[in-house]
Amino acid sequence: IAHPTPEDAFGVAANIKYHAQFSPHFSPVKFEPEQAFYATAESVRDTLIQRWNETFLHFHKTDPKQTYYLSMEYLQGRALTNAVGNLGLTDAYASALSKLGYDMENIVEQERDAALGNGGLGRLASCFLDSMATLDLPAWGYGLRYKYGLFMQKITKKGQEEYAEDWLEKFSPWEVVRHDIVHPVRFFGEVQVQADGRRKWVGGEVLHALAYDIPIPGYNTKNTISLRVWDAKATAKDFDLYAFNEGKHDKAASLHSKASQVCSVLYPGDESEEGKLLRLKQQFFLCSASLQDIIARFKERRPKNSTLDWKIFPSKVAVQMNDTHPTLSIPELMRILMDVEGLGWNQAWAITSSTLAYTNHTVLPEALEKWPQSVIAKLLPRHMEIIAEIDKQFQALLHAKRPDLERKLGELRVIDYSNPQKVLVRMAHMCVVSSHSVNGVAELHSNILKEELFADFYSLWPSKFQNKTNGITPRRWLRYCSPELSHIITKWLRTDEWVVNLDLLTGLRQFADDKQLQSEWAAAKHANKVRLADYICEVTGIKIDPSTMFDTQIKRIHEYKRQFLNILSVIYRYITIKKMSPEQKKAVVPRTVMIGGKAFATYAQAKRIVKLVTDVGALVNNDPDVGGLLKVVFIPNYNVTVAEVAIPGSELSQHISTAGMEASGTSNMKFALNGCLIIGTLDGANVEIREEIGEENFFLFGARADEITRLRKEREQGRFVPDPRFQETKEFIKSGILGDYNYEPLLDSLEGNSGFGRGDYFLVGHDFPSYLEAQAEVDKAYKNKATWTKMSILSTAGSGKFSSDRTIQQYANEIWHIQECRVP
Ligand code: DL6
Repeated sequence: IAHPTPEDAFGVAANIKYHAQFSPHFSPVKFEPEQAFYATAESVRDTLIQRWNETFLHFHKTDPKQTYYLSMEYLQGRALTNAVGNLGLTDAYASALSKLGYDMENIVEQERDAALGNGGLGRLASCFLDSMATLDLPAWGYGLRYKYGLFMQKITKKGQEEYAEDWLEKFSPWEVVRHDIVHPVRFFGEVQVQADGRRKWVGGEVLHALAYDIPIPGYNTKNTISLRVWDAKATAKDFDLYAFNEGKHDKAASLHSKASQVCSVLYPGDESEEGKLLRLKQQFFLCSASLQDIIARFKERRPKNSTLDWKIFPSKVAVQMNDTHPTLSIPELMRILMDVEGLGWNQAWAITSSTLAYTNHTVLPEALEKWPQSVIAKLLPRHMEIIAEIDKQFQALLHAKRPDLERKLGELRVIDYSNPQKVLVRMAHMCVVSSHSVNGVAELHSNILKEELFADFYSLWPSKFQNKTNGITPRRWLRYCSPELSHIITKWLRTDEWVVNLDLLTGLRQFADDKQLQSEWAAAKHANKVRLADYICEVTGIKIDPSTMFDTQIKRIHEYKRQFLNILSVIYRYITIKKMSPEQKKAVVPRTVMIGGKAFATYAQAKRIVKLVTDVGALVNNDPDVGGLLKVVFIPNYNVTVAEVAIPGSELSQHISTAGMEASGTSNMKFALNGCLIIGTLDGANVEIREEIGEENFFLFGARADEITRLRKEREQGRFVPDPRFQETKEFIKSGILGDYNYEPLLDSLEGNSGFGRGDYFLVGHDFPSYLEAQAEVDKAYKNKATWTKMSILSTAGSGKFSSDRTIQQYANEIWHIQECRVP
């Protein structure tokens, strides 16, 4: 096959036509944008497959140590722009498509988002894959092939409604099914003791994990790595033909139906016992299939006819557990090594603990997974035995090495026996005890792990604990989502090397006062604002004015992220404008406030916040008194594709979580990189962003993490004196002016019992006045266009540290100990 060169638009056009004809998925006469997209993607895939095969062969021959990234979530978004960009074929494809009568932008829009994740954690995993490929690292991602990814959000009069998002409705042109890669995964059953004393897990139900590979092309390199996602299958042997012929159709295919449930939905509700079992099944399915695959590769690469030397396993394999969701990798690797490969506990433990590493992404108690022992014992009886042994050995270790900690044993153990009716397995503790490395995702967060959440473990194993501040890929999050700004950066830096060496952006600092750069910069930002305004009009029908300040908060809706604080301040702004004379109004900086994000389907309080934003929008946007000084828009169905328009088009972004609660945040990095100023608290990676871009370019407010406990106590004891502006704003909502929706439970969370403890747990009331003051600073700065543009340039210039290339290089050097392995 001849592969297209950048000059070869004719070749590309021919290749697209070839696929339209010979990879037919539609009726032959049709060649509309949708068909053109699939043919284009398949044409790109030809090039990817060639590079992919070369990469695989090169890794196979050189046999380096490899990293395997295990994650229950990947938020990949669309792939076409990224793929042609990383291949250096953007121009070739754009001109080939135009020869065929199409516009690249229109074709790109035909693609469905692959949304196999919820938010930051999943998108981080996808950025990491891009960096691993770009840095030529021998690495793989492993995940699940959910049929329905993150739900589609519709905003109606009732608020948020959720619908299944069928990203595979037609098919994904990027995935390649590997019919030869299938691993059995058992559930339930029992443990038998063999004649030699070894334990064996038998019976139960056995499903099959079938591999689908998605290519991940590096930028400016041939290296193309894999995201391998597993689908669950039952076989023809599992189909009971006799039962079927007797008319018992459901019974005949019961295992097939169970198989189809495993990968049907990302994050199935786990309130019920059935829901818990399914979620645990998903987690185990990922762990077991991936480990079997990793071990098969390890064996395949050992010299033929030599005995397997398991001792070298950790020098060939590094497994990173993305949060606690893949924790079952620990007992599963132990089981395989002991029960299948015949190793003793000590050797299996040494191998397991030097292979596995754990990243923590949250300190929120409700997000730290704890599974009922009874559920694990039912689904995975052998694994529960192994977990009990890990717990026992940990107790013995404390007894021998740290008797001072024994009094805290109940809190530290892997198994929590405090409630005999509900014995729980603490997944995070199992990860800390069993991994050779534990890391947080921003300096502040890693310090909280060391000083609070895992303080005793830290005192036991100080060298285990590390920090790896998150990062984002500069390819998707600047080069491709904002080509206008990228061209200006390349022009002024006289190189496009910044795309792979983001620290070079500091070179912009010397030009921050340059009038020419400022005018080009402002023009590019304006073009991005126009694009965003068009998008908003298309999806909501609301017309927003690109000459107003575009102020955006997009992220999952959560009380700790405090979209509520944002909308309360918007209400206060509205109240203030309403009281102004025409003369006073002239001094107001016109703002468009955009809020977007999905609320978890069962999170009632978050859904109320969504409803509040839309109700405030309906009131404000239609009030002639406001006259364009304020608009409020809820951006529906926030996803990666929406972010690619909203981030470049924003001028102010809000990262306003209660300090100490946001582990890192990554959209803060994306906004800063795109020259968008931040209003924020000293939380997560905000702290480091502010250090890098300069405190004078960051609008800071709110309590610090180390004040939070004291402030909460003060609230509980009734010692909090609310700001009158806060009271007035709450009264406004209570007045009923927003309609007949019941906002009482939301308002209650500011006063009484929020469900998290007594009184405004997220300290909205405490931070409200300092937030208003910071907002006033924002308005002041925006009035001076030159100052604002300079701050915007300095924001981009200071964002070099937040490249996921830096993060991944640190993981590679300091946790995985792997080297680059570039395809020649
Ligand atoms: O590390 C990625 C991302 C952080 O940027 C966010 O601050 C954090 O909230 C998120 N954590 C989770 C935790 N989920 N669970 N379990 O999504 O991780």
